[in-house]
This record gives sequence, structure tokens and C-alpha cells, in this order.
Amino acid sequence: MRPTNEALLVIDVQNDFCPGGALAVADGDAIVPGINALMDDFAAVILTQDWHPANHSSFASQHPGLDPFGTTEMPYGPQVLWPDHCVQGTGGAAFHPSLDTNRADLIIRKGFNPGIDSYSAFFENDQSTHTGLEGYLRTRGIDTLTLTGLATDFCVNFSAVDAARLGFAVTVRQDLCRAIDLDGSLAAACAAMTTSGVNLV
Ligand code: VGL
Ligand code: ZN
Repeated sequence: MRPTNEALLVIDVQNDFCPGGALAVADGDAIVPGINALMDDFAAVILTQDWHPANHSSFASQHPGLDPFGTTEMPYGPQVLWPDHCVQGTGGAAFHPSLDTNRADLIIRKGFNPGIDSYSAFFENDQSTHTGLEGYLRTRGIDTLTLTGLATDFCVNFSAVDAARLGFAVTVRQDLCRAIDLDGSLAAACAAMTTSGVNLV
């Protein structure tokens, strides 16, 4: 068992990011057994859940004439447009049925504000609106994080970079993550994480 200053953060292991889902990540479900096993090493396990209203502005369906996987300009900067996914209360937003959610101390939902996406577990995409996770971790005395989940190049990447920027020691278990890999986004994410001081293993 790891010391109590460490937490395992499991990012968005939800049906819509697994094969058959609305925004399926290749092999996304393959990481579930390894994540479940890793939970046994940690006194603190935290899950995140992408949790969008049906009219979320990151959905291409809300932008007539624009297609999924294109980019648009939002007040807070460029935003990739996605297929409708992880709509609150739907089966697609539910955790993968094999994920051991019983071990979770905290489930943090993100992306619930219709006007702004939230890749990171710490900040919405304006990079200033807090989700509350930082305060939770600090008040529990947690300063060291291991990240796993989906997708490596979006929500894992943004969460890892923000955590490092906030001063947490961060390790990303690449074997327990899978990527969307849109136009080189995986390579760019790995470079960004490394530059930020994230330990990619
Ligand atoms: C994610 C795209 C849109 C993720 C969430 O979990 O990586 N990617 N929403
Ligand atoms: Zn999303």
C-alpha cells in the first residue's frame, strides 16, 4: 500500500469512450482490469466522469454546418467539436461496467457547464474555473498523483499538466491510458506532459 499522501486518479473510464460508445477510444476498455488491480495499492482512489448537458457547446450538433472533430473558436480559445457524448444520465455517461467504482472515495464530474468544456479534472477549459479537486486533494494532504484512464491526449493530458502546474508530483501510467490521437494530438500531449514535469511511464 502506498503512503496516504498519494492518490490514484482514474479519468473518464465511461462507456462512450469505450468500443461501441459515441466517442470510442480504440481499446479503451482494455485498461479496466489493470486499473482495478492498481486501486489496491492506493489509500485514495478518485474517479472523474465527463458529464455534459444534452446541449453542450463542445458538441458539433450545437454548431450547424460544423462537423465532429473539427475546431471552432470559443470565448476561451480553440475548441475541438465532438460527437454528442457522455450526456448526463445516459448509459454512455455511465462508468464501464467492469470498473470497480466501489473503491472510489470521490467521483468528480466535469463538463456540466453548457458553455465551456472541461478536459481537466482541475480546471474548465478557460483554465481558471476550478472543479474543486485541488482543494479536496490538499485538504486530504495528498500531493502525489498517479493518473490512468481516457483519453491520454485530452482529459488525461490536461489533468496531468494542470496537476503538475499546481505543484503535485504526477505520474501518468501510459499502459493504463488510451488515446484518441487526432492529427498528432498524442505526440503533442506527450511533449506537453514531459515539458510540464509529468513523469510518463
Ligand atoms: C474527453 C473529449 C471530449 C476525454 C472528454 O475524456 O478525454 N475527450 N470529452
Ligand atoms: Zn467531453
